[in-house]
Amino acid sequence: MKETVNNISIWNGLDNQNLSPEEADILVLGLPYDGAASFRRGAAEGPDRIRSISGHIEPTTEDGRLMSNIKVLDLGNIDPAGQSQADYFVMVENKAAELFKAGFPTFIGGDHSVSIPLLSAAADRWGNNLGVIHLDAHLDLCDEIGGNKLSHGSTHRRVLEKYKLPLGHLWFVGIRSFETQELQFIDGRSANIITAAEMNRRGLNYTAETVCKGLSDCEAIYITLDIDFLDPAFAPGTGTPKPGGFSTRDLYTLIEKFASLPLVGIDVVEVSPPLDHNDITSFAAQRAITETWGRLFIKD
Ligand SMILES: [Mn+2]
Repeated sequence: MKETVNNISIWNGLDNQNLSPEEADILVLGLPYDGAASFRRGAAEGPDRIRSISGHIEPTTEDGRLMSNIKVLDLGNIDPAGQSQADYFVMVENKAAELFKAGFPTFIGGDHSVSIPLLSAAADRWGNNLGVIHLDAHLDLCDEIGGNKLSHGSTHRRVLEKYKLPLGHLWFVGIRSFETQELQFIDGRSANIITAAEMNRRGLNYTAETVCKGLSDCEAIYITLDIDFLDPAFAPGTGTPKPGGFSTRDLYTLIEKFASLPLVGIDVVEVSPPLDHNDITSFAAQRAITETWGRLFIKD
């Protein structure tokens, strides 16, 4: 029998460095890149901060399911130091493509631009069968911000352009901020946008059911969670906070509902520890990650 050396300092013993990527259920990869943030940085410190608190949290779901049997392999970070953003994204896309083949990847950003190579790898693999749930205060459909076409506000614009994904396969959930160039882009197109105000009016059940129904033709669903989906009261540590958002309770309820979908991967981005208070935001992100794992891999 293979000796197991679990790393108890992260993911509270779930991480097993003896596993091959193919043997693992879940593959964690940190992307400490925040060079494309338009306002305040610090998201590069997100992956390590979230890991550092994860050692203190029992591997159980919020409804009391033990997660000890989940096989997690944390692959550390891909370091962007000394590389252009474009070169870094090529490395990230190649690695993401490997991980989508091996198991359920869990990517930790980084600013939201890192989802460009992640979604590119997913779109390359699943093509028109891919659906995306974008939980965010912003659409991230800008052509550019400050001249950068790989901005954290351009994520979906680039992926839509490059892969010709149908816009209808993207669901924008929790939106409460629109740039002029985004309004111009969606004008005349039918984008699936559920604003924060509509969610508040119609409720979480309506939101989840609408998204699940809308994605019922997609065989592979990817969730990209920008932590600014949450209200700044629940996630103060992020570069572009937007009031009028959601509670952590709302988020975990949505995760529970989305876990019934054929999920193929998730990213959690825009956690900025230097802007945080008492790690509120990192704790919120850590819980979102482990709750997703529990919902997907520990069935009743
Ligand atoms: Mn975003």
